[in-house]
Amino acid sequence: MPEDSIEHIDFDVLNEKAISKPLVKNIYTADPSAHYFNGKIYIYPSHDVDAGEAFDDLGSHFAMEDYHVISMDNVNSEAIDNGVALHVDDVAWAEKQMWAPDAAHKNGKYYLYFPAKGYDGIFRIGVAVSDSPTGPFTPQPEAIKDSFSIDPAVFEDEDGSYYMYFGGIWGGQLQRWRKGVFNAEQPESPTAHLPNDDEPALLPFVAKMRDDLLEFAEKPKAIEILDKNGDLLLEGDKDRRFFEAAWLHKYNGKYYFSYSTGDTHFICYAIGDSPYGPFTYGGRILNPVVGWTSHHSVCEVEGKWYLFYHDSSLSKGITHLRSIKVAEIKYNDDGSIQTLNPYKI
Ligand code: FUB
Repeated sequence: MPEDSIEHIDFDVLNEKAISKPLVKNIYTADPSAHYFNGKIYIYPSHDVDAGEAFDDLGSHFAMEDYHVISMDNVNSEAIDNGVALHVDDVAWAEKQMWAPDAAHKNGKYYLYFPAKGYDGIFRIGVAVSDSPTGPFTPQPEAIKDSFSIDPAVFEDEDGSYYMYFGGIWGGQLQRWRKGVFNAEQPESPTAHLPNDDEPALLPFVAKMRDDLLEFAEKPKAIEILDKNGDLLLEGDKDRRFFEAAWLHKYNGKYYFSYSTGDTHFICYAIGDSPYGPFTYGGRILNPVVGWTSHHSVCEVEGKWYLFYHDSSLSKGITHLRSIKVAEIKYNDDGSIQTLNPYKI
């Protein structure tokens, strides 16, 4: 939701109308990646803080330093903050901006994937390992080779393969990698190096993970998001094109790739037959929330499907102080997802 409309919001009224409440109120949390591990819900969010950085379109005000894992016995139970799971000071390669993370579980080990800016100012994706889903996590000494940009989401397929989806434009730097190497020109511009509006939009990336889940097993590949005619979505199609916040889930044998449209504030999805895509645009999962960013995950818990998302209602609209929430989603018989309005009209 644009900043200039926030000053007109009566937050008491808005919070009455919200379809769900913040899951935790002792800290600000965002970008919830939820998983159902061993009969419990574990949410891997960003931990929002006000570090005093000025707002800009590169997201410098998102100056997060650590991660806390939130756990729940079920969707209606109390959400528990399990304390610091990983701090940027313990990650040798990372300087700042611990943005949206995700996690995976394999053979009794838990893997926390996170983007952060290195000392060279470039976002890469790292991994840290723990014997517990709530950490503490021990980081690898270097970022994942060939990783770049932000917002990792790791999907475990039914055959035991794991895939990482990632990427984000503007402050997430995806547009700086169009030629395969980082383009450092015009460092203050979030939109330099983007395609023109009549050209195909930038695409997110996917890479299969190695068996040890610590590195990619292959070079990342771009994943195509198509319209119903089979054409790539265009950069000017701001209500549908990929911006950031990738997620992948499987429903009824189909792969659902979902993402945020960033500056138009929707969470959308596209459907495919392979974890590599192509994915055909399907519609919106979530209409705009209070706050600039929208980010989500989709998780099945005991036969029902839930959208974990965030808004800035608890902070009364402060963009970088967000709160994670959960709401049930429903599928239509044709596989489409019913769009959620985050506030009752
Ligand atoms: O939380 C920082 C950034 O904001 C995330 O990485 C983006 O997806 C957006 O939610």
